[in-house]
This record gives sequence, structure tokens and C-alpha cells, in this order.
Amino acid sequence: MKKIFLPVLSLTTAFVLLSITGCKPKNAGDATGSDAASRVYVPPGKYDELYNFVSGGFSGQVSVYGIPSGRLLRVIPVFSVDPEKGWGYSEETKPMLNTSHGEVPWGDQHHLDLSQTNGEIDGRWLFANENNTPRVARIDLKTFRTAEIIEIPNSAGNHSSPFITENTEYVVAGTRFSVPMDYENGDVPIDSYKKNFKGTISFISVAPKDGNMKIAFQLLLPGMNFDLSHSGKGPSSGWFFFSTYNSEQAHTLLEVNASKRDKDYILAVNWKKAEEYFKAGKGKKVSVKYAHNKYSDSTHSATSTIETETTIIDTKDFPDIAYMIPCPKSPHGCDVDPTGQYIVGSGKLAALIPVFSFAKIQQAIDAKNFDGDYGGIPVIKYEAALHGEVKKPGLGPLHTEFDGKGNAYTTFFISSEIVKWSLQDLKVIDRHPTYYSPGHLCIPGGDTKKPYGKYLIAYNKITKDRYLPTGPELAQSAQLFDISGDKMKLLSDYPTIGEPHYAQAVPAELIAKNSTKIFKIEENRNPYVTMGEGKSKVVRSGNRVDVYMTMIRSHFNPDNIEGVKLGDDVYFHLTNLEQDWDVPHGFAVKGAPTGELLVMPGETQTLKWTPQTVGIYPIYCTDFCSALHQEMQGYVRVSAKGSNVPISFSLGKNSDAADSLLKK
Ligand code: K7E
Ligand code: CUA
Repeated sequence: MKKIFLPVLSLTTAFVLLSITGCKPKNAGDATGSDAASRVYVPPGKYDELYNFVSGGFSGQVSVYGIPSGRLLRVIPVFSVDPEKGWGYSEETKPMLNTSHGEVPWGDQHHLDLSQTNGEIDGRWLFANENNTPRVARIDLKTFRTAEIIEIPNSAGNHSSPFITENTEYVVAGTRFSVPMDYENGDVPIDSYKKNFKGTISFISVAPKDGNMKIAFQLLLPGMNFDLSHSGKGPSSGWFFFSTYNSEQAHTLLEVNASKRDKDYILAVNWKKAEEYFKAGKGKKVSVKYAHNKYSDSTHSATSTIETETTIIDTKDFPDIAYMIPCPKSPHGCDVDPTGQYIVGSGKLAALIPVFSFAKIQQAIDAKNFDGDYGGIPVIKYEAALHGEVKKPGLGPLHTEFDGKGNAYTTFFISSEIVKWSLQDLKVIDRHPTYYSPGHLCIPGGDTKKPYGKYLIAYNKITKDRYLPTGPELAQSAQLFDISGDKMKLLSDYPTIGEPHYAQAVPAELIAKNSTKIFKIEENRNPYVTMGEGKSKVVRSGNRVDVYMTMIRSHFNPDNIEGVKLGDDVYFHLTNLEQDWDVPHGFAVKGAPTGELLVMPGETQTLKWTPQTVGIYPIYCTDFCSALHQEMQGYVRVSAKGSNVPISFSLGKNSDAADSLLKK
């Protein structure tokens, strides 16, 4: 045991040391070409060429950059509350963060996948995963808002997610941690991992018209860690590939105990077959609990439903769904080339990159060229599935994207570089240092049938000396490369939000032309909408006070409210009556712990407030909306509990005293 243990430990220790210190490339100064400035310069008033959607990691959000400028265009709140947009603060958006564990206001967002039709980006939706409390979100690219969030039961650490099939039939979500299933007793000793811990891969169906998500079925798999995935395309259509690690089934000190074996596995899943079994009713229905949250642009509000059932298909009972392919040393990235013929596994501790051939995998399956099984799943012989190996490419390969011209680009965390290699002969063509230690990379359309090529963006984990110091923490750094020529050219660096993992990019015209500019007020179906200033009112029922208030440049209606008493719950329902692009109004009331609102043209949003003391409470608009924005304000009077001040509300009824002052 010790003989195996020691070399593994030292390799792991070396990895850990390198990963802490990083490898600083020698020419770490500026390596940009002479025309770099003009290549990234987008003149004032001009649009960028591409949208770049970037995961936020521990921020829980998604950010949107323009490429090639690297300008931050938007942060889309998804899994974390967002005080900039009121996400998770307004009554209408709170249900979006509901889970079977209650409200979870901060998530961990790693991967993104744009919806596809025939293997090409169609610009409709962006899917995002949450690792910690397993969830998948669908973002509507008309509004750049999160439209739907579905929780994944029987899962923990939803990491190999959300990857989609060629026609967005399914969003696939594999669990990182294996755990006891939700429908079984989870109160078991941790060291009963081998017996009680299982993995799952969930297939979430996506309705072709409106994108509605539904967990169709879950594949039950042996206990191990599922890391990343990508769907097949073209010839490998109907298949899905997952990298896995910890085939050692360790439950402690994984950096050593899950690095013992020479190879882990790429899991190949024939999802068409699994779907057949599911449709034939072969799955087992189990009872679980998970939240399904939807936001409606018609009611401008979210609903959260707790679902109670899912269908499990146990892969060991269906021998033609899943196959294991040995893959060296704890694979991370699992990437399929644009032709759908090649599957690239990137072993974090491997000194080579194995490239598997889909055709050979099929031949091996037909010929039953297996090497036993893993937890009941046939293991295909390594050589039988292998197209070839990229030799000595670099240290610590993580992720690979493709340019559609037969080239692959892999990030190397430890040797801190991007390496370009040829899919055909597996020869290294070019390498370029990154600053420093890249994780994911993105080529626009780089995981589709039709990469756009031209640019590559590296998302670096370590920033160190690249920007002005900002205390102990520096923003993670993105680096833009020109990949149109034979050699990669570094164009620019720019800081990012949170910790970017995967990212997607798409030519701007695909999305820009469909962008929502306003919500039509006549189509507003929020139950608390105020359809015009004449409809404003304040209504008491018991200790609940509903304020139906409008906003238009530059006043609230009403702006004087009396009759609120201690012990009341006040609901301000704000309707923005504007019908112009980019004219939101804000709303804030002193002392409201639920924060503020930002209301888009034609939209209604609600802020709940429970005043704590008697007095006068100013309200005001928080978004500079007009020359008289600073005049957009008002007052709410709060009286004692037993007070007999009646509910009253008004706008423009100035007191005699003030009027007489004006006349002087
Ligand atoms: Cu950062 Cu995709 Cu979570 Cu690799 S993962 S870096
Ligand atoms: Cu409305 Cu400022």
C-alpha cells in the first residue's frame, strides 16, 4: 500500500504547491501584438461584435461582457439576491430563490450553456447551474432575466451541469458528490460510502416553445464524483459524455485518496436509449421534494411549487445505457469536438491528453471489448476507445474548446498556458502563456457544431500583479486572444465578477435584435397593477395595508400617505407607467430592511415594509430618471397602534401654509 501511496502523495503535493504558487511564465510582461489596441477598441456609441456570458462562481450570478472590448454590459441575478436589481428583495422575485431547504439567497454558479437548434446556438435561452443547493436556471435572452429555476433532488454539488443536447431536448445535470438518495434513509455512517452513496445524472426536458423545464428522469449510478460533461453531436448525437473522478470511492482526504488509481473514467451515456426506457415506463417512481420556480413577464411575478416525485432509471439494470471509458488521472474537462467524432478528457494530474473516438467506442461496444465492469457498468478497454494521445502538452490540463478548423485549445492550470493542438494528428501547434493559471476558456460557439472562432477568452484563477492592488483580494482576470491566425495573439486583460468558470459567447445580432425594451403596460397582469394615475389607492384590510402607487417622471402617486399604524404590514405595489426604453424608477422607504425596488417601464413590483416606530417616513426614487429626479419623493405617516388616524392618500394637495408662502 505504502509503495503506491508515496509517489501519489508527492505528485499531489507538487500539484497543490504549484497550484498555490502558480507558475509564472518567463515573459510575463506584455505579450500583446502591435495592433492589439485597435483590435479591442470599440469606438464610443458603437456596439461590440459579440455577447460573452460569463459564470460568476461564488457570486452566484452571471455577467455579460461585450467582446472584443471587454466592457461589462450587465450582471444577471440568478442564484443570489442582487441589491442592484431588487432580485430576491421584491415580493415578486422572492419565490425564485425558494428551495426545498427554504430560501437560499446565495449560490455558487459554475457553468453556462446557450440553447441550440441543430447543434448551433439559437439565441433563445441561457442555462446556468448552481452547485451548492443543486439547481438549474433558464435565463430568457429577450429580457436578460432568470425565467425559471428548478431544484435537482438526489444530488449534491450539481457540477456537471447544465449541459444541453443538440436541439435543447434536455438539460443534463450530474451530481458532483455521491450521497444517499433523498428517498432513502440518509442517516448512515459516512464510511458506508461504498454501500450507501450513489450518483445521479438528471435529464431535464425543455419545452421547445416556451422553454419550460421538467425533470424527466434520473439515471442512478455507482458512487463516485461526476465532474463535467458535454453532449454528442453529428455522429455521436444521442450520446452524452461525463468526466468522473474518485473511482476509488474515497470519502476523506480526496486529494490523496482519490488520486491513487492510474485512471478514472469518462462515462458515455446513450441518452436516447435511456429515454426509450423512460417512455416505456421502465423507470421507478420515487418520492422526493424539490422546488420549481417560474417567473412570468405577464404577471411580473414568480411562483414556487414544491414537486414530489421523480423517476429513477438504475443503470445497472439496463446494460445498454452506460459505458465507462478509462481516462488518465482525475479527468476534469470533458469536451466534444464540432464534428462529434472526438471526445477529449483532461486529466488534472495527467501528462498527456487522451482523445477518444466515438466510432471506436461504438465498435468496442459492438464487439464487447470490455475490461470487466464498474458498479455494473461495462468498462471499455482504454486502447479500444482511444483515437490517440496528445503527448507532453503541458501540466494540469483542465478544459478544451474548438475553433471549427480542426484545432483544439486546452488550458493548463499548472504550467499556466493555452496550448493549441490538431485534432487530426494530435500535434501541438502553438502555446501561449496566460496570467495566471487558467481554468475554463471560451471560444464563441466553441462547444457547438459551428464555432465562430476568431477569439478565445481565458478565465484565469490567479491575478497577482496584473492590476492595481485592491487589498488582499484581486478580481479574477479574463484574457482575450485573437485566434484567427496560426499563432495565438494576446489582445487584452480585463477584470471579472466573482470567479468565472465556464462561459459562452455568441455573435451580437443573434440576441440584440430580439431584446425587450419595455413591458407593455396594457399587458401587465400583476394582481396589484395600477393602470394609470387615477387608479392609485391605499387599502386597509386588518393589519395589512396595500399601497397601489404609480411612478412617472417625476412623481409618485400618491406621495402623501397617512393612517399606517404600528403593527401593520405595508405592501407598496409600485407600477412604473413609463413606456420608454431605459426609464426605470426606484423606490426606497426609510428603515425598510427588505431594501429597495427598481421597477422597469410597464412593470409592477412590491416592497413589503413593517414599520418599527411612530413617525414620518420619507420615500424617494433611487434611479436618476429626469432633471427633477431629486423631487420624486413623498412621505408616509406612521401612527401609534391604537391611533384613530384614518387611511388617507393624496398627490399635489399642498397645505395652506405652503401655498401662502408661495404667494408672497
Ligand atoms: Cu471551475 Cu468547470 Cu467548476 Cu473547471 S470548473 S475551472
Ligand atoms: Cu424616478 Cu428618479
